[in-house]
Amino acid sequence: MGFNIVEKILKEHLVVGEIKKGNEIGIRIDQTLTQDSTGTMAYLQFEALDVDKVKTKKSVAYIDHNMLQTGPENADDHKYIQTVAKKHGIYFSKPGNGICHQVHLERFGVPGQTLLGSDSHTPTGGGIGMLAIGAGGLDVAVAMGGGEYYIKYPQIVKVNLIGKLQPWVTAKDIILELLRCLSVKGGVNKVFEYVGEGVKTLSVPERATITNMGAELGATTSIFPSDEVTREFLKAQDREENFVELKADEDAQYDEAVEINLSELEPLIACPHSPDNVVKVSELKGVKVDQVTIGSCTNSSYVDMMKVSNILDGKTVNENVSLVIGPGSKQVLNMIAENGALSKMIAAGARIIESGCGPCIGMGQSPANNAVSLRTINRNFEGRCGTVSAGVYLVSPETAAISALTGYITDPREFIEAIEVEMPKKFLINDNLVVKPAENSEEIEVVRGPNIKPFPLAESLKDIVEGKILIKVEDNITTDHIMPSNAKLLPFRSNIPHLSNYCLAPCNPEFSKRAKKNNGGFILAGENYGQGSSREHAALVPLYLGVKAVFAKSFARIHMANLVNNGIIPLVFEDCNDYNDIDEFDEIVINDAISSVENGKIVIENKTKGKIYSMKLEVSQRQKNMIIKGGLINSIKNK
Ligand code: MIC
Ligand code: SF4
Repeated sequence: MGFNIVEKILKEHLVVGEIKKGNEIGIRIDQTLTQDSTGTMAYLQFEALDVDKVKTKKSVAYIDHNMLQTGPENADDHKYIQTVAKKHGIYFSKPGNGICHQVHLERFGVPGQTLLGSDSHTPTGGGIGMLAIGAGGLDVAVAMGGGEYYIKYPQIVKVNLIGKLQPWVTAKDIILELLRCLSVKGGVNKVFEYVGEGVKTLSVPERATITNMGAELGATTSIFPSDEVTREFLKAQDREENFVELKADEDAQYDEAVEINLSELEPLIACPHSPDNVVKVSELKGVKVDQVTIGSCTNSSYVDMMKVSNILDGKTVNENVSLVIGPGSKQVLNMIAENGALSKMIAAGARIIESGCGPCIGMGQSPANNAVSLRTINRNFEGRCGTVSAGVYLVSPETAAISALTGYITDPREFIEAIEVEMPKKFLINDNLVVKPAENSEEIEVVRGPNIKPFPLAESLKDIVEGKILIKVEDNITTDHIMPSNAKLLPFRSNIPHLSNYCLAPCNPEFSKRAKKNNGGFILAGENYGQGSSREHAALVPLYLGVKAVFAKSFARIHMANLVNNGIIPLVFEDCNDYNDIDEFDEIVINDAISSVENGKIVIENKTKGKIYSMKLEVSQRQKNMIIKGGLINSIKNK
């Protein structure tokens, strides 16, 4: 029996465990990436591991999220990351060089290798044939130190692309279609492998748009083959030597299969406030638009920007629309500056911002109250743009640019004939914003700003765990709810005490006070708790507030791992109806916690209601031990 691409890479990187569905396996990590908003914490944790030099083939630290610099905090963190990187063998991508995923694809990604990143959109690397996975900062720190990364051996889904995209229909519409069909929970513990005749019609950046937003399916990752299109891309990036061919064997098997006929797709749009709330653009025709932002790690490649520039050429942005454009990397910005495309955008009235995450994570450009904001980003969770009352819609750059001109949501097919932009035969190569690690690390002093506060460490598990239900929340709570990020809070990513005042505030502003008053307690949640961002702060902050366990109908993958890594017990209801029975402030007790964690079956007692509920602990033996010892750092230290 032949193998698919995912199996081939996993087999080659297997270090611990046995290849069997549902088993936990440990894999070797070839490359890591961090960005600044999760990076400060990841490097503090890396330092706590006492490893001199990273053990990976390549590790890169990017600065792309916290770039507003409204006070000294961001710049202080940048200095910390730059110096800690230089000392420990990590490449440093300076602010201005671009968004981590875009730059990594251009300059560092290698087909067939594994990449672990402290950002949920790390699967962007799947566009170039990497097995690229998003994780919490601590897991990335351990991988930098040479430790294996653990995943549940995934279900592998074959996505068969047939046909060819019609004019004005884009890669973004392919992934929106998958989200429409499968939902934000549809990919949990799955890897999506793209096959079929449609694959060769998509460029590497288009493939990366798709694998990037595979994160919104909750998938472990997504991957494309590495073929002649990949070779051409690497050649144009002057790194053809990194090319290796990767394809599934003829008789490869998959656990599930989905088929998308590209020829039948239409321009799609995800409505507020979830990326799977997808309809056809034509159904929303005529909705008035206030803001359009084009950029982010999903859609900010050279070709995306060239298409937008061609659409805007000689025209003027509608008087009621604010159009914001952020090219994804210095390479892209420099190329469109040289060829005049940038000038056309400026002439049309676009507001050009520096290459970084910017509006995608609410770092500036928050829209007006009740505004309609059309964005090419990947997430439209409520309030993420910085304006709670605004409605964010997710679209392709083409739909975005055309709607910016008309002032209404517009199906791009109504526009003039389609615009073709060729992939460049040669990209502009200039890595002068990438700082190399030091040869002699003893000479490097790590600079720490006053905003860096120690991070909390869990304690080993007690035999009786008790407390109140501090909050009851519904399904699909995101890590943006648990630990909000915006221009005011993002500068404090290395200051857990400060962040703790805002934990779960979008659900209930009283949560933090309640937790502090009651000396911690429990969180009660619905399905898919912790979807979205990989931010470990969504576990570190509850840990700081004394949260001991989360009771949920189900968890998102990265957040569940982050909870365990920080000694918080993620428990799933045997019978989801029990959720309805429990209320805020109910007194809960877990007796015999240690032995219950060991055997994975836990009974919780609701003293207020006089009832008991059966819970499951759906984690590996390694993770059970970790919970008992008080998290990953404690269990490594114990070793
Ligand atoms: C995001 O898109 O939500 C972020 C900001 O990139 C996060 C990381 C973070 O919270 O810092 C992610 O996707 O993991
Ligand atoms: Fe940055 Fe947005 Fe991409 Fe996250 S999703 S890495 S905030 S551009």
